[in-house]
Amino acid sequence: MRNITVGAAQLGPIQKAEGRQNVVARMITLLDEAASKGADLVVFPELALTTFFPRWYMTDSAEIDSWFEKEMPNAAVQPLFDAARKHGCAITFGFAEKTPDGHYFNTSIFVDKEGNIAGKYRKVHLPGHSEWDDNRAFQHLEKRYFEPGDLGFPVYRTLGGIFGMCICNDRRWPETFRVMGLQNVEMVTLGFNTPSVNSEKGGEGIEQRLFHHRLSLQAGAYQNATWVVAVAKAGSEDDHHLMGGTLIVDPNGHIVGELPGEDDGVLVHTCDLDETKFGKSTIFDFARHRRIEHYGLITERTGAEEPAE
Ligand code: CDT
Repeated sequence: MRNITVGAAQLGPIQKAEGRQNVVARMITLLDEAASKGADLVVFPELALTTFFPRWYMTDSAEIDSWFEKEMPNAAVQPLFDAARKHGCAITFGFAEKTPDGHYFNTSIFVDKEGNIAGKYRKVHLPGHSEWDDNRAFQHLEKRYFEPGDLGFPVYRTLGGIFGMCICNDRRWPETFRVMGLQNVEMVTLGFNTPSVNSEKGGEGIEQRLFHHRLSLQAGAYQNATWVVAVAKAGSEDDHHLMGGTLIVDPNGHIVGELPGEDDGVLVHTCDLDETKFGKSTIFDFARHRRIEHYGLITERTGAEEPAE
């Protein structure tokens, strides 16, 4: 057995006016609770330090920059790093990153038990649009504020296993999980901010959204024989509602725990990384069964095309 006790630390809503220091204090409260229950790793959501600001249309570069972290850790976040190291607990969380050379990413980092940044991921699949869109009930401007991630889907050895990250919309794409599966990933962690209704007017509602969320995560876990830990920012941010659905999926695709509600809270579960071995050595033994000579279109073609007449 290679047991990892994971705390999936859901954040309730963060209002636009709430400062990072306050949010970090909330995160430390969740970290303390998870650590008191034996957590080795605590997973926080996408853009954990602020409200989901891509819903707001902005043109002023100073205003836009105010939502981004220029260094990590910084003074506001250092208390979280200190608390995690004191507990001997690894953490992962998402934030908006502005690089020293002026690039903007939707990023997650993995901080190991010693407080070192052991992994970094920049969101590849950016949903939404880049300009104001009258046809939407609300705006989702990730394509305006972020560049597509430039790091691929790396995995990293830590906590005695192989870990990888993705962020929110990435979970809907099988390629995300497969690229990490091909690196023998044993646990994928991710955070999400998912509006409970679609921004396109007349779009789907919360039940359908939760269904697609679970479906994507369960399929990704099963088809790649990996644990998946998915953590929400939930509830109503300045009258914009985000669904909950913080959950943990085992390598057979079963949901082993789901946090009810839309407030701050922690779901703690012990995951045996050796449970990934059966799937990886049988039905999803990629080396024996994949037929890459038939998969060329996956990387040659982006959008779907009609077959030739
Ligand atoms: N944050 C994020 O990626 N949210 C998307 C919403 C898509 S609707 C434009 C998601 O896939 O959950």
